[in-house]
Amino acid sequence: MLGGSANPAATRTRVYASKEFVEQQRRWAFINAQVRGVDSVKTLIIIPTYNERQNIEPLFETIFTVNNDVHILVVDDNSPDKTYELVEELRQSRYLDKVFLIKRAGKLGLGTAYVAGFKWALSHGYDYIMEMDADFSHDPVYINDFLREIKNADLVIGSRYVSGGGVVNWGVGRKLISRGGSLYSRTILGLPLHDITGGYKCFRREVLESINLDHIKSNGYSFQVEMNYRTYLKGFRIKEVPIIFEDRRVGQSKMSRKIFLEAIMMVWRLRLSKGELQKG
Ligand SMILES: Nc1nc2c(ncn2[C@@H]2O[C@H](COP(=O)(O)OP(=O)(O)O)[C@@H](O)[C@H]2O)c(=O)[nH]1
Ligand SMILES: [Mg+2]
Repeated sequence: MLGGSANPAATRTRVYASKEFVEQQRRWAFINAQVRGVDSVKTLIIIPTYNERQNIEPLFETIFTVNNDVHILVVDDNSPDKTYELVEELRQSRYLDKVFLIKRAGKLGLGTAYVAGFKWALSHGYDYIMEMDADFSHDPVYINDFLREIKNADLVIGSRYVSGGGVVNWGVGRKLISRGGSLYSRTILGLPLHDITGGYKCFRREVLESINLDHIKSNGYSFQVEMNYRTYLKGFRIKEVPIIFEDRRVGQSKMSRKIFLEAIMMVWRLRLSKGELQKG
């Protein structure tokens, strides 16, 4: 039945969808997009999780209290505590268009979790792409500082080692590893940054588009170093904003000796591949 009366909505559409009407709609959409300008900028916060069930609900609540416009993508590695189940439950009950989930088969590491998240962000049209840990070490209160600074930078790094930044509740050993790690990579790579290993940051999509994400070498802690180095070598503007980093209150750290050793070796590998990294 052609344009049948059985479906009044279809009939209505057919009647009003004249050529002039469609043209006018197009013009309005165009003007709207122009007027919205920067407000239509889309921000995604990527949160990798492994056994973060206790943190995830209060974390979502805090993030959306600080900024209700951002979206969140959780990349969960099949957490034994079923973090992904709670994420999906919250998504369906409260955050349908704001929270998204990628669930991977097993613990594949932080670096590949972020790469999966970056690819998803690029293919879904996000302009600003943030990284954040799930354990409240990265206080959501800073989100708006990142979003303010990214307007005049290509990568904004939350820094514990600039004036106004700091670390709370970490033992001497962990502090030494972190601070030493930054100094070590800064010296070997010639990076003019104070906090090179931190994972609270915000990228402009152009940075991620310019890096061949399939060529990232690191998966553990050196992932952050590698991303900073690649961004720097490509001549992008990097800015550090102070953050106070507090050790997790619940759940367990996934830092291990193996991850630490990988980072030490990786800095040299990165330095030796400088030419290659500049290109891709
Ligand atoms: N998807 C995924 N997330 C991970 C993995 N390892 C750690 N994470 C998450 O990455 C963030 C940082 O890890 P965390 O254990 O807090 O490291 P620490 O703060 O350096 O001790 C947290 O949100 C973890 O749940 C992993 O292999 N896969
Ligand atoms: Mg942590």
